[in-house]
Amino acid sequence: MSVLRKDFLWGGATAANQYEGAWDVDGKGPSVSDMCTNGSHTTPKRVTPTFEEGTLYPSREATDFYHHYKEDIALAAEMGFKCFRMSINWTRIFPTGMETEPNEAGLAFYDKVFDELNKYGIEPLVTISHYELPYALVEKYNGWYGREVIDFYVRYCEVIFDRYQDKVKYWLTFNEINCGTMTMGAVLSLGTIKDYCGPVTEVPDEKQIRYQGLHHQFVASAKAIKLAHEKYPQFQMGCMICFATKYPYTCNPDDVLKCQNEMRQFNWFCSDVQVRGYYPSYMNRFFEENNITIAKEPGDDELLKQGTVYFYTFSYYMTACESADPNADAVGGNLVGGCKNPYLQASDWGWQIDPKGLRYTLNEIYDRYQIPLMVVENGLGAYDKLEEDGSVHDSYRIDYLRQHIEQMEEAVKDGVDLMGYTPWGWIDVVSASTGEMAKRYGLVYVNKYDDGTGDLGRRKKDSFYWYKKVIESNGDEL
Ligand code: BGP
Repeated sequence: MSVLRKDFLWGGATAANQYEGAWDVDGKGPSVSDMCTNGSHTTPKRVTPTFEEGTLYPSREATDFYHHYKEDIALAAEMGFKCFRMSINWTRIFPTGMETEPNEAGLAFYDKVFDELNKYGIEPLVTISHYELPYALVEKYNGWYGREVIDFYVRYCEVIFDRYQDKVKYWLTFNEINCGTMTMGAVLSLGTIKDYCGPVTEVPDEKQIRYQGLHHQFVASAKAIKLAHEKYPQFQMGCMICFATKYPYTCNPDDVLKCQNEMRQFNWFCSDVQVRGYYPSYMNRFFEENNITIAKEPGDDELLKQGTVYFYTFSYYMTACESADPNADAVGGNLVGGCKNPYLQASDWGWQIDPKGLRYTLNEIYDRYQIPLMVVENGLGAYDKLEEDGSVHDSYRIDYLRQHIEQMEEAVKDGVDLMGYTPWGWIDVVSASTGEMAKRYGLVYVNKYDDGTGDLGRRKKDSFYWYKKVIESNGDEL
């Protein structure tokens, strides 16, 4: 007997900037992601304010959901998806972010997508902003650093809420909002890179600017949630956190304290604001020690209280350790690394694989907030081999997913209220951190390669057939 809810939201996750392509079609404007070049595990991708002839910008075509949505949704339906996580590309609706009237062709595209999902009884889960800030807002306001961007975001929400009120119930205000606590977040999520040109790994660490930008995102998120609450009571509004669990490397109290601090700064801070409705007191010391002053307007604190989320979602890929010893062995990870855990293996990109860490993490989050949780990203980025007969034997991916689902079920037995599971990049998409195609997560393979070639054909991997059974049995047959 399945331990999961009967209405468990099984599905898969994507984001427009990595999946949709058609970057300048039907009136769409450029987003920050459209200005990023490709890269690799060893060579960072770059952001360029102007188009460089002969350079590849992988988001621009991506894996072309725009022209394949019917085929892709049919594949999702064949696996039995109950839920389809996607994002709306802000610049398809407001090409510069600043228009007063939305772009009808952009709105019409998502009508078609939602209708197609509805045809199969699949519930959309929509991320309102997933690394798709209009580039024009970077040029004019230094991205989210400009308080003006709050109003542009709210206008965008008003339009999509009104238009899709009968088609979409589950919304996430920002993807991995805590990305803004990291230097890399200046590119991906805050767009505080006015005039910057260069590798995403060398963006200056401007904490004052980033934390001010984050404050604006908190206010924008709260305003959107308040609006939903007042006008669309049927909506379920959630936050989305990149959760990179840390363990103390040893029981040395210095390691333990360092770990606690990292957990707060990266994993807890943003959701403490979005779930509880106020800044946690531990941030005061951090702000003081880093000379950060958050400019708030009257009413901001009130808004944060009024605009708290109804459910908590997160991405989970890896864990790392924290050590007070500066010579400890470093390891990479999703946005943040840490030091190596001798008990864990890592993926080809150095992300440490830790299924039991997911059980631990779900319990920690649920203990803290006591609201429904959903794992909206998880998966293994790996090199896949497409066989001549069109098959892909990805037993390593099946193992990864199976072990994580097992631990998710353990967490449910522990008492966690879990709504659903949408593994990342259920169909191959461009990698967010490196801009590669070679780093694949999909259960469906897409013929698209790092040099930009490929006919975009879709092929079912072994994991496709496996996941179909998992869904059919509500997680019993793993
Ligand atoms: C998360 C993002 C996704 C996705 C995923 C995998 O941070 O929300 O957009 O890309 O990570 O990361 P990557 O593509 O870098 O392997």
